[in-house]
Amino acid sequence: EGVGPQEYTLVKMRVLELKGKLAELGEAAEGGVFLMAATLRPETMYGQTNCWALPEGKYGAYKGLNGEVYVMTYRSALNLSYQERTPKRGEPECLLELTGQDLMGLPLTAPNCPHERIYVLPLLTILTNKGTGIVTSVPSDSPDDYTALLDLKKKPKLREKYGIADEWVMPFEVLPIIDIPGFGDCAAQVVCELLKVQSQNDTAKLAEAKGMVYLKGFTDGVMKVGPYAGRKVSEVKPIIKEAMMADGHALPYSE
Ligand code: A2H
Repeated sequence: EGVGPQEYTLVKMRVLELKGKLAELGEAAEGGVFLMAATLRPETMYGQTNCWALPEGKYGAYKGLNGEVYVMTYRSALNLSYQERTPKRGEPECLLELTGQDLMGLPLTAPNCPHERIYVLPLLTILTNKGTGIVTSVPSDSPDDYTALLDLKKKPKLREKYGIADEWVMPFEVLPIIDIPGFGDCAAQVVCELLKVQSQNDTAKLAEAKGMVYLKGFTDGVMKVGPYAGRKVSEVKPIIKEAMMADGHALPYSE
């Protein structure tokens, strides 16, 4: 952990159908319900294949701005309320308590995501004392995301345990979005295969894989898709982030 505050982008992923427990929101959901994913790499949304939540995690549906509803942890909703992004400073208003399991399989649309509809899937390594507890999934550029998606594809028992339907997982392939010299355009996959990462719980190898791709992706990576294809990640990241915020698809958040 660094000494200064960590600045995240909260990507608003809209719930397309209020299934299961979320249906209890009723009229409160009329302004739109959003899973608020915390990312350090907003420019990677072009490679989004799903969204992650922790099945055992505690979440809530909180009142946001403009009648919107934000799904995140209590801790992050409290932080956000002090950053003038909710109606009442210091008092997050919880409309519905949720577990991560209640979120599994919800269909979502996400900004800049090439798929019209993606799904919430389980990531067992999510920490609830960091970010919002909701995470974007970009298996091309994040070894954690690549390995967790592969776990779900390979293990029918794992899908069964969390009630995950095949069609929420199987059609979603790694999308090449950033070219990293030396690693190619599916860097996380290449490095996980090279190091023979076994599963999302293979902590030591995943740490090594992340060390190899994260910094290089940001400093040497070149975008392959979107309006800034051909330009360096480090140059266009702030531009893409600002555009998402200007369009109402993302919020700044720090902790
Ligand atoms: B990043 P830091 Cl493509 N628990 O987004 C576990 N991981 C979490 C989390 C939580 N509560 N909240 C956020 N994260 C992930 C994209 C990405 C990310 C790419 C490449 C690198 C990368 C796609 N997932 O992060 O410990 C999120 O994954 C590099 C570290 O606060 C978030 O950004 O520094 C990152 O970890 C935040 O990690």
